[in-house]
Formats: sequence, structure tokens, C-alpha cells
Amino acid sequence: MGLSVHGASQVGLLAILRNNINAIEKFHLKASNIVWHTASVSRENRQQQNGHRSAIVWITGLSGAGKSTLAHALESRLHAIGCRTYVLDGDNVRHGLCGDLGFSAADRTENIRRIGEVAKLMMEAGVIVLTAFISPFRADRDRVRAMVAEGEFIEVHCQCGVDVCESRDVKGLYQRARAGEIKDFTGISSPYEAPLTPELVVDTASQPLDDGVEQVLAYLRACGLLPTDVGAGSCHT
Ligand code: ADX
Repeated sequence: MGLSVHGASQVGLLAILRNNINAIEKFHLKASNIVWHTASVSRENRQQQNGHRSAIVWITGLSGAGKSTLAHALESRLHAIGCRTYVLDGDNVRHGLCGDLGFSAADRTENIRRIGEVAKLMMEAGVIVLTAFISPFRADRDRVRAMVAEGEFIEVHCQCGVDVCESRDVKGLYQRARAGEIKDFTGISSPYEAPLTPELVVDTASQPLDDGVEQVLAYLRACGLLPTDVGAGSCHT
């Protein structure tokens, strides 16, 4: 019979341990004899040329919460004022870069790790990166936050309860998840860990889209990220 610690069986604990070891192994470099090559054009050079600083605006929330809608609306506004931007979107990225991943906890962790690395590269290239991923696990989001400097990872929680997302059911996925046709569906049969201290909480359940866009833009402006703010200090909240 399995030992029980805080309600978890020995078998359960071993599984957790194994998952953690797998995750740790994944984050270790497999290649040896590699040396970092410093670019001759620096991020600072790129930011000067672009006329604004770069950052990662990490939008998280349930499926149907309005993450992509917010990201694309924001991108339009930023593009219109001359910012270099790019939206990394869950559904799109899963057609290519993350096409080999499903929705198990381990696959979601790997999904977010890859997106984090891509977002960081794009930020180094001077782009304001807007990501729209459920990114349900706090530890995965925090790992990306830890990859960049303070103030460069701006976490935006699209706050919209599962009841509202389910009533929208834009893609018909909630209905299929309830019917048991989709397993590990976030909010139904897989957890969503809301951020504890995000930079911003946008009410995407009842607030008009424009208000959410203005809210994020105001934050970016306050951080000195928009073109008119070149040279302003960074936002350390
Ligand atoms: S994440 O959890 O790894 O961050 P991601 O944002 O890439 O997820 O993809 C979520 C999108 O995949 C959803 O908007 C939905 O359209 C689709 N999807 C398909 N199966 C699932 C599932 N089991 N759970 C959540 N979303 C799913």
C-alpha cells in the first residue's frame, strides 16, 4: 500500500517528482562547447532606431476570455503610433513552432517555455511582443518573467470567469469539453491559476474592449514604453 503524505499517495508523489525532474532536465543545456556571441548591433541601438523601448506584454486568461482580441486591438493601436509590434497567439503558434504539443500539463509547460524564449528574442530585436496564451500555470509564467529584467514582463490578466467564457463559447470547445470530447480543457477539467500580482487586470467579462485597450496603453505610457516616451525610465512595479 502506498505511503500517504498530506493526502497524496506515494505513487502520486513519485509522479510529481518525476514530472519535476523531467522539467528540470528540459531546462538544462544539452549542447556543450557553445559560446555566446555578442551582437554588434545592440538592443539599445535597435530601440533608438525604433524610437521606443521593447517589452513583453504577457496576456493570460481562459479560452474565450478575449486574450487574442485584446492583443490584436492593442497591436493595431501601437502600430498606428509607429511601434514595432508582434502578436504571438496560442492557436497560431500551435500550428507550427508548438505543433508537436498537446494540452497535458507537461506540454503546456513546454509550450510556454518555447513562447517565452521566442518572445525574449523578439524583445531583444526591439519589438513590443504581445502574447496571447492561456498559460494556465503560475510557475510557467513566472519562469518567463524570471528570464527578463524587471519591468520587461508585463503580465495582463484577462479576467473573465469560466461561466462567461462558456456562455460565449466562440469555438464551441466548452460544449465539447463538457460532453467529454476534449480532455484536459482549461477551466473544465484542467486548472487555471490566475496571477496573484499581475501588472494589470483587465475586466474582459463586462468592460468594453476599448476600455481594456486604453488601460494597457496607459500602463505602457506610464512605463515609458511608447514612442513619445523614449528615454523615460522603466516601470518597476
Ligand atoms: S496553453 O494552455 O498551452 O497556454 P494555448 O494558449 O497555447 O494553451 O492554446 C489554447 C487554445 O487551444 C484555446 O484557445 C483553444 O482554442 C484550444 N484548445 C484546444 N484544446 C484545448 C484544451 N484542452 N484546453 C484549452 N484550450 C484548448
